[in-house]
Amino acid sequence: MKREAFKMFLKPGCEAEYEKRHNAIWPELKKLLSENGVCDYSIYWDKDTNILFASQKVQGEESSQDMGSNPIVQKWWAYMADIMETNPDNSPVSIPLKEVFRME
Ligand code: RM4
Repeated sequence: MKREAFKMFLKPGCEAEYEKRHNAIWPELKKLLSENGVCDYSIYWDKDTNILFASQKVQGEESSQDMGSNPIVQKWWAYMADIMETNPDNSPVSIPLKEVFRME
């Protein structure tokens, strides 16, 4: 099990909508992530920069950001594209973060 962390970018003024959509995350997406070994997945919002900091544990080889070939993930990314900074394929711009400290 490894830990992954990355940052994404929320469009200004979209924090409430972002949280609302995630509180109602699609069961099929949640199931897909879990079945592919992603767990303990949190996303934090920095109000000063609108940066979203995500951390998750990954059992397999793929983090949530590596699942873009799956139609459910593609549909979710398209759904979220209006409130996030995205790549041309609607995937959220995601920048991996380096772990510099861990306390078990
Ligand atoms: C985020 C982003 C990620 C996805 C989570 C559930 O806004 O779309 O790629 O894994 O939602």
